[in-house]
Amino acid sequence: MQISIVIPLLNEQESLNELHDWIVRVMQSNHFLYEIIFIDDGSTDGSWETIQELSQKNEHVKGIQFLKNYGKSQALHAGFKAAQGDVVITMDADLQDNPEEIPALYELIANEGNHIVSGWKKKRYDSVITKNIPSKLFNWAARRTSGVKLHDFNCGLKAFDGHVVKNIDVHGEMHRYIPVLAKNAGFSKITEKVVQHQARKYGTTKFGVERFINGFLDLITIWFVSKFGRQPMHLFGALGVLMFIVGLGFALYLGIDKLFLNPTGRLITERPQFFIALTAMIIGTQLFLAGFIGEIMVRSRKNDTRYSISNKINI
Ligand SMILES: Nc1nc2c(ncn2[C@@H]2O[C@H](COP(=O)(O)OP(=O)(O)O)[C@@H](O)[C@H]2O)c(=O)[nH]1
Ligand SMILES: [Mg+2]
Repeated sequence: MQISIVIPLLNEQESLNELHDWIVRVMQSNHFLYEIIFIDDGSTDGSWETIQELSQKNEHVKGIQFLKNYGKSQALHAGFKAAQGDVVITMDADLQDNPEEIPALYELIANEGNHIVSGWKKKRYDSVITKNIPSKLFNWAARRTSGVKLHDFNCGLKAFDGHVVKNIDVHGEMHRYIPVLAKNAGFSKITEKVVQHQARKYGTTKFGVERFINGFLDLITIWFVSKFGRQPMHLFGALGVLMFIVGLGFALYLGIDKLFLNPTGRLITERPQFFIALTAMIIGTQLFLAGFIGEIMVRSRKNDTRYSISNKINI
């Protein structure tokens, strides 16, 4: 199997036939060995019925249906698990991504040894106010924080070396940061390619402006997890010990002062240093415990599956 095309979707019934036919045309004219994996994320518009029909017509079509809507990341994760191709290509189901790009993306992975090629919608056909401007800001922040130099993190059209998708865990809303997850997993050859983008033909967008807020929060999580996820004690333990030492210093000072230097002075509980000592020592202990509990959790983490599949075709 040369190419797995992974397509997560939510209520895109109107586009599916057209998308399928277009992909098949491209695959056949390039003589690729391929599979198309549709992941229906709890659609209510008959998308699954269409996927079933397509799989009856075309044996290369596979499908996964979730019982309810779990989000794009979970859908991609399920698709990645099922994919068998040497190269895995993700694309949106709404016909905004152009299947004609697939052969060039494939080349960049299979022949030039890249781990990831991320699409770059240089010319976008979306609303300027709700998409283009927030998206520029978002991408800038993502570049700065992650160190991955991509212009368009959120592009649905991406190509991956098959090993990459088997070795990353996409969950929450992390689908925007798959290249960052991959980089953290050691896949460093990440490049981008300008791709064609079309205006949405059917239906409406499923993501509003709230995606940028969630996106920034996820960015902080990713930065944090990649830095301290495996050794929370390095952050919390260090901060905790530091705080505790500060508190202990004040407590010692107060004790020595009261016992030996100035026994007739103010009551210890009337002095501000007392409260600093108290707070610092309590917070220090808390931080230390947070790090400790974090370490225990890291060590006992199981592979948890967050979605439940209700149907499969050919998988
Ligand atoms: N699996 C899954 N796919 C989704 C979800 N929301 C949107 N999608 C798909 O993600 C792709 C991009 O979504 P779209 O609404 O077009 O976003 P936009 O192009 O950025 O406006 C489309 O193929 C959608 O069907 C979801 O909750 N789950
Ligand atoms: Mg779209």
